[in-house]
Amino acid sequence: MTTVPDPTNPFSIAHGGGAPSAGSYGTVMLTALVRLHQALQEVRLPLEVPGIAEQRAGLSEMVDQLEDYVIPRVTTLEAPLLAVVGGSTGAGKSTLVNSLVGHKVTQPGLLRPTTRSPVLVHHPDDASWFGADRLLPDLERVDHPTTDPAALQLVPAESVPPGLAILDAPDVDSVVEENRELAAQLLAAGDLWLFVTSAARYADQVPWEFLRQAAERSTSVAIVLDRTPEDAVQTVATHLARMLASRGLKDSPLFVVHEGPVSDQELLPADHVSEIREWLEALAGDAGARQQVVIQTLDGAVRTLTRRTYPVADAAAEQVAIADRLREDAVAAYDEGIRKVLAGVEDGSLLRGEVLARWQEFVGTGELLKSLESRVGRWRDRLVNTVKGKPQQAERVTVAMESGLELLILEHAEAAAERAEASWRQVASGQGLLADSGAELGRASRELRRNAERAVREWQSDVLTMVRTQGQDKRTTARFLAFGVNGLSVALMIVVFSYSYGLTGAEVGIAGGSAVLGQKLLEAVFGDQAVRSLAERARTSLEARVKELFGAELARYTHLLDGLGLDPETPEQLRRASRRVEDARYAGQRGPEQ
Ligand SMILES: Nc1nc2c(ncn2[C@@H]2O[C@H](COP(=O)(O)OP(=O)(O)O)[C@@H](O)[C@H]2O)c(=O)[nH]1
Ligand SMILES: [Mg+2]
Repeated sequence: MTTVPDPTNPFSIAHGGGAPSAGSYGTVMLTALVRLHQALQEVRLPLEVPGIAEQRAGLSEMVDQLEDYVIPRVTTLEAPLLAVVGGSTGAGKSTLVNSLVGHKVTQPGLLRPTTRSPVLVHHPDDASWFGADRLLPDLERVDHPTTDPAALQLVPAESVPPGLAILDAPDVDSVVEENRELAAQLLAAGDLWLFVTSAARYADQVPWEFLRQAAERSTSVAIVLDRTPEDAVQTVATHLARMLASRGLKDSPLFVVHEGPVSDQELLPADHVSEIREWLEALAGDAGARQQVVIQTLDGAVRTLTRRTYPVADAAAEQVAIADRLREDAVAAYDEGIRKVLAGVEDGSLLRGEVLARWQEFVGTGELLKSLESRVGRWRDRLVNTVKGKPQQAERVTVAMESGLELLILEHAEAAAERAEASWRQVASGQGLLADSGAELGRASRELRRNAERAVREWQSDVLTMVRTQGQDKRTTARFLAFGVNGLSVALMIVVFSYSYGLTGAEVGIAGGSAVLGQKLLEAVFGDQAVRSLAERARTSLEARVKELFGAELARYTHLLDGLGLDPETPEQLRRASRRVEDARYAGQRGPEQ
């Protein structure tokens, strides 16, 4: 049983809105397709999310098909029709190609797997169409058989009718992945599939997956039932025809090639392939029918590409959203770190241990404090005199503060790194980034200690400058000089360390009392108003330095995200590019503009 294909109407047209028309495939379409290609090429899907491997593979398939087939095809609609012979292992593809051409142009083989570059046979007059600047541009053109699967062997043959070329593709179900991928790539570049199966193979799953896609994409397909013993033809052909019909391929011609003796030249008897040969020749000779086949496949490919662009846009949008979330998580972890450092600075907890001891050594307590509490004004000079002239003690307070502050910073930077890492570990995308970074992001950076030391010193020098500048006021000069810039700076830092209660004077514990003492000292020299403003500025300056330190720590995370090259505009660009192609399709289907 064979459907008798009519070469003037090789496939009846179905699918997807209006009838595909060559009118859609002019310069407007070409521009739209080039834009779509560019938009797809710019898509980055670096973050691991469920299903992303398929998305990436799909995306690269789409880009490839635009480069390999769609764009070159639209550029030269008049180029010869390319029939790609595909199908399962050992179905008889190469033998069929040789038999159609009439001599051996491609190597059939019993041994599997075979890795040979694909062979494209064309009429000598058509050679110019198959140069590397057109179809399948990434395959290097060669004129001899090679084992390089990245090469395409071109074979001119007089027996191939002008206007038609035949490509012998690798097995779609090859055990070698590279061969399978190449087979898929070549089929995606064909105007017509000559899909070869055999009595032994026709129920296999892999070829049917290809045929399912062909039906979905309206690819022009002719089926060849090859290597079929005489007595099985009836049963197998009937069954196969039913399978084709139920899978949307009832309009595809079905040819039967009987199992026959192969000659020394590895050719089948000529009459075994005469039906296919005549059909192909008729197709080649009829420009209208040829174009119909081309347009059907091309339009199906374009329609499928526009449709598949939307899920790519969604995937790209998801990538942007995930990157944003990862960024927010890392920022939140470090913001919390900054908050905790500042709270630790201001809540008086630094005024313990070494700092407190050194400070008390510097200013003394007890008597002095009591005096201050009663009559500040009268004791000012005495106070100043008491603490005057102990510069090395002021220096010791400074050193103690330095290490206290550094410790506080290191502790919270460690905790922030841990929190940021833990939040990223919760999702596969974050895990992937952490692994790729090759750094220990769950710990504070190696440079932090040094950076923190420098930041604290710089802050202390800021404070010194503030105090010195304030001291230039004439009214304060005498007292200022008496007390010394170092001592006053230390006092100001003490005030900052007790900021959240020091200025209110609400609590007077030992530490609080010491803080109050620092404040009274400063007030004695500069006056209340000036002290309030100095303390505020010193605190702000410390905050800025802590933020900068933590910002550098956080940057280890955000750099990873910045490096992904995700663009929030991508999804919309894709959707726009897809719509533009759809518009070009529909515009052409309405017929030529009046
Ligand atoms: N006897 C016989 N052998 C065939 C026929 N078609 C293919 N073969 C043999 O089957 C093996 C595989 O054929 P080949 O054309 O390489 O299949 P391909 O893998 O689909 O390209 C080769 O050894 C061929 O000689 C046929 O119709 N009759
Ligand atoms: Mg073969």
